[in-house]
Amino acid sequence: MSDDHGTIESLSSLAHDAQESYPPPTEFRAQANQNSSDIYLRAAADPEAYWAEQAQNRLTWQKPFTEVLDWTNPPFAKWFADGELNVAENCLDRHVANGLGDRVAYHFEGEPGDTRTITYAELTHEVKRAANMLTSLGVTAGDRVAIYMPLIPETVIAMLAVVRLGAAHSVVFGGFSAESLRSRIDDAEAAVVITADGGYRKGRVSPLKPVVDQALNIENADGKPSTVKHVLVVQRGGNDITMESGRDLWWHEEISSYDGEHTPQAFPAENPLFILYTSGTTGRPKGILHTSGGYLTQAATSHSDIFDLKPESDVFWCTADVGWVTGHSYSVYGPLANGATQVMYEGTPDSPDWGRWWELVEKYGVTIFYTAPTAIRACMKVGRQIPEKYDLSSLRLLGSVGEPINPEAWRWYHEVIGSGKTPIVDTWWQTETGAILISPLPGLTTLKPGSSQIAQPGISVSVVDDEGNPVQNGNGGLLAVDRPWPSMARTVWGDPQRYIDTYWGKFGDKYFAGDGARLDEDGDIWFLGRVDDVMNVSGHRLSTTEIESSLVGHHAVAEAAVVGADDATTGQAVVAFVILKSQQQLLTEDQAEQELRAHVSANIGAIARPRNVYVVNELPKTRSGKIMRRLLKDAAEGRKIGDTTTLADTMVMQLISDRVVAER
Ligand code: 6R9
Repeated sequence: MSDDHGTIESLSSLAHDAQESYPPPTEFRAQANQNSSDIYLRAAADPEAYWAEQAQNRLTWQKPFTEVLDWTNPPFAKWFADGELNVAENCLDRHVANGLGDRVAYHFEGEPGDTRTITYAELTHEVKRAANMLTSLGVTAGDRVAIYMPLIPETVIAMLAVVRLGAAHSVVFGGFSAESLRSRIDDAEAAVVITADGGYRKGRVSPLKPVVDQALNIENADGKPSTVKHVLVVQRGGNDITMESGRDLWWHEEISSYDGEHTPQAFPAENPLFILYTSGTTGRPKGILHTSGGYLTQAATSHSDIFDLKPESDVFWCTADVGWVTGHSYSVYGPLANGATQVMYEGTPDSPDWGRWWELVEKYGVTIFYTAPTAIRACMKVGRQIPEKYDLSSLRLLGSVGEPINPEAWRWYHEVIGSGKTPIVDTWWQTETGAILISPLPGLTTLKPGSSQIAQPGISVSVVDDEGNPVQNGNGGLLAVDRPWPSMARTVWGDPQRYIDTYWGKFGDKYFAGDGARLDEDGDIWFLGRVDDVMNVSGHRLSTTEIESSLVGHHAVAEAAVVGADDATTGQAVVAFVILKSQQQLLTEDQAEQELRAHVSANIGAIARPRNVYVVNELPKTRSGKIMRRLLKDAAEGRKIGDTTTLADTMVMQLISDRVVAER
């Protein structure tokens, strides 16, 4: 299976092999939200009119917009700029006002088995109280609030309370380290951090508040204290924590003095909604900024069309943590704007055993299920006998996101989870795109396992060569987005030049996504993986440079090179090659490996922990001193080493690959 990933060669053969196709089942098509291909033509004829219609029909505007797209200062787009809305009102109050207050917004299931059912009326009430609480702590429009939480209802309540006030949240995944958290707090200059004492993960409590304390105590290079005035702490794990008086407050104590009256104020469509940090090609994570009206329009549209949502009868479950963009757009904003009923599950799929997800599908009658290929492969590995113990017949549609889904995993997902009948939408998008841009529409598209296939209505993409010229069908190249779209990133927080350079520098007038892609003979799109130094581990983006900097930051390490190597379960795995400082040669290689894996984990977060750390004497470098990671990737993947002629010392690679083979 590992051959199915990453390289242009392996993927093109995969595209040729894909003879099989799955037309939409007749019954599905008949009831689908989108079942006429006219939608593509209509949207392509006038994309701005199409998006304006979506914005008007799907959202409630306190002040209607008259302008659709302002592209006078590319690449800084403005959508619906003179319109005003409140995002939280769109996700909550208006559903209650429409008589849907009793509809379940979330069926919450904690990892230890505790449950809560939260209706739209209850969620609205709690968000209003939380908004009042935040106001009393001084949070106002334009501020930033960091959220470092497990996946529990208060996380969503906190997000919506922040945006209800016109402030922006920055959710930091609860698996990130104190240092990563601090650098994100500093970059966004967050005034408040919302956290929990701890959350449940794999059968035990994983502490969060102690990490916040550590983060806020870090002595910065510039010696400045953090911008944080208050830390609000939700009680969840029951673990021992310390509270700093004046700064730290228990959520449940504070909120008890606030009632549920709160009028949602209107904010301009371009008001910042959230910042979400993502790995780039350099060490420093980028704060991707999304704004309100355009983002919500496209999150809602894509959620309704691609997942064929019937809000009155469907139970939607996106398994992503809200620390990632998928959790933002498809566990919070899209579904809530559409009035959907969802499942929210705090823990991991294997707690207490690998039946947990399927038990929840059965228990809540989940109809639409959205997850990542890495999870599907992990389930494949434990075997079909586990999901087969459960009644999964409520499922009518499946989705995939995060990395290319290899056809083998697609077929297993379709057969074992979808009982051979549910369509699968393979959705391509990024933190920067805000919403899904490329995916089948389940009532219209004849599916090809392994391909994301086609741009959404109102979106125009192309596969281009290095100069930006579109390639013909049957060829590979780079994925570009041709025209601005409503949920596109507006900038990199605090660094507009980086936004220009990273995404618009390459082609000028087109958005450069950083993904390789191939058009098959029918013009369907097959993704080939990243073309930059970004790895994709279990669907999460990690930067090789960031991990290298972390390794070199360890006192024993002189030099480090990191590559993403194919991995049968996680898609890619982090593999590090390090040269130890000479006085450190006393460490055994095993000790060094263990210590460095733990170091990266503590430094960045457990998701960045290398699968392997190889201690080597030299790294392969060109004569100009550039490390040739391509060759290290060959070694890490057990392939024949590629062209070494540009290396300063051609023997180096032989020694390294012997070293890797010895350990296999
Ligand atoms: C939503 C999300 C974005 C990168 C993206 C690409 C990869 C995501 C994919 C996919 C192939 C799919 N990616 N979905 N590759 N097929 N269906 O994952 O956002 O964390 O920013 O990652 O993930 O390489 O560029 P993000």
